[in-house]
Amino acid sequence: MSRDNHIFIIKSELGAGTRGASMGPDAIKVAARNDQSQFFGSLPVTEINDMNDLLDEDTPYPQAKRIDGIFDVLDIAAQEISEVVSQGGFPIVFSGDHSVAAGTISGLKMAHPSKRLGVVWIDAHGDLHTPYTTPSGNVHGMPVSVVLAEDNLECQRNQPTEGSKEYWEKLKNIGGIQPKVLHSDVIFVSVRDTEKPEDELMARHQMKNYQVAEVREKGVRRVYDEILDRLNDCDLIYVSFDVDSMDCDVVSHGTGTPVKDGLFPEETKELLNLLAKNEKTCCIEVVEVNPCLDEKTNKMAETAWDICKSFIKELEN
Ligand SMILES: [Mn+2]
Repeated sequence: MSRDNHIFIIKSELGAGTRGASMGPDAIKVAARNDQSQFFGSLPVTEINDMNDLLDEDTPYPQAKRIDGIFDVLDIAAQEISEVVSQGGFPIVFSGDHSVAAGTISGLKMAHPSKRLGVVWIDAHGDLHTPYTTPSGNVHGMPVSVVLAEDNLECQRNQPTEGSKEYWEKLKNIGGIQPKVLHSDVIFVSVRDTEKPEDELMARHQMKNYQVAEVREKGVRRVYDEILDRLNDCDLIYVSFDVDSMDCDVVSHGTGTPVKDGLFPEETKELLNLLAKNEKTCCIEVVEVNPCLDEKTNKMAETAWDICKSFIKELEN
């Protein structure tokens, strides 16, 4: 099935705790060009203005740092993505940090408000924090909660400022729809670095996480079949690929929060290829490449590009 692919570039790194994820999309472009690919010139491209200059100022929102700028970026991204999807487009999204994914998912839901949206979240992290639970205040640890409209007050350990709370409410309500996704419709893959409030939330809602050992034991194909089975009631599937889902000792440390013992690139590639082939899949996003942190020159971006090249081929079939 041929799709109307559309590239989005969203270089926001306002949600990350280390600097450099805004250079991730460009690092992937460099990898593509060194691979003699003209992919980035072959499709329509929408680039969303980032507000990364906010990083040069103090933030008045300690429990959700720079959430004001993040809201502005995600709100616009959601509108642009919604417009492309409404016209039948398939967004291939290259973003800075993972907070952007909440805007992408919002845009998909805005385009199809009556459809049930499933999420495959391939990541080392659960990204299930909220301003009420976060130890760091970094919003890239919160996008799944944003789209679930989840505060996790059961595990509250912070008292967010009124301003933080106000923007958190706005973030959850982008497009005037909340929640965008049900807890049962989020499937995690490779999540292995979580905090207690996230663990408790996952347990409370019996959210499934395919840990690396389970993926290796069952094989990618069977895990994929199970994921589809679990998302059987969903009309559409969004796929979020955080490169830190992969093993940092195997690939590189070119990502903001590298974690050992992750997926091998070949496993990730196989899973993304299968998901790209599925007709319910409506968007794939790639996040958290950080070339500033890469001890092997541009290895993380090259690995991400190799995986992208492969699933893009499936999308074009
Ligand atoms: Mn993430």
